[in-house]
Amino acid sequence: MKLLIMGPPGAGKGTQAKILSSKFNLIHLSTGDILRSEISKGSSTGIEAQSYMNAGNLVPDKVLLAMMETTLKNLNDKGLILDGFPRTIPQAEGLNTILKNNSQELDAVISLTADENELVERLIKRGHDSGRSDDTPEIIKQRQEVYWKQTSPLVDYYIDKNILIEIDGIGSINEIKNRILESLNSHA
Ligand code: B4P
Repeated sequence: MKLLIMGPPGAGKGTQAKILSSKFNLIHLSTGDILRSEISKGSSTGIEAQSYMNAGNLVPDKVLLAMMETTLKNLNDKGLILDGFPRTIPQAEGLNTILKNNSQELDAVISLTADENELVERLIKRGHDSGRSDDTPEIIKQRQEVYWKQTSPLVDYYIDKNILIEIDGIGSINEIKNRILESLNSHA
């Protein structure tokens, strides 16, 4: 099974992706986590990504596509949950090509929806707990704007492909997990 989880910053992508990966034995690929690990290693990808991430902007498509092409090639036949990639239409087209070349495709795209004010509160709380440098009010606002401008067009893109599942991301983590599992069941 190959799943993608998307949603505005703080919608619970990472949280739900972890739960789904252990439930279905999927490899969890979070591009945010991969990029943060490249930054802490000081790799050339990390150095290039850091200024974009600190400003709340997307890292350029060519960097993400090169990074994900290598990663996905090595995981060809494995079950996956993609968390935070693709985030633009060119990334989605690139992902399509990578998967098609390996005779694979996405089975479903889970789009988490949530009220922006609740999301800002969640992320500010995470910033306090984890010290993530992009979880400050100004940067969160920028990340939300970037989401609406560059990432939200993917909703229609995947509706057209008939694989989009929209899930209300407000509620307890357990409630949202159950909504996702029910929708995946009826989608299958
Ligand atoms: P990400 O790491 O993906 O950051 P995010 O959008 O905030 O998602 P995250 O998974 O962390 O949040 P979640 O909703 O799980 O990306 C960071 C940056 O990397 C981007 O801004 C960009 O610069 C770069 N990047 C990554 N991928 C890229 C790409 N493809 N192209 C270009 N650039 C890219 O969790 C948020 C908080 O809410 C958590 O603390 C969680 O505990 C809490 N929470 C979750 N569910 C909850 C619930 N139901 N109730 C209450 N709290 C909840």
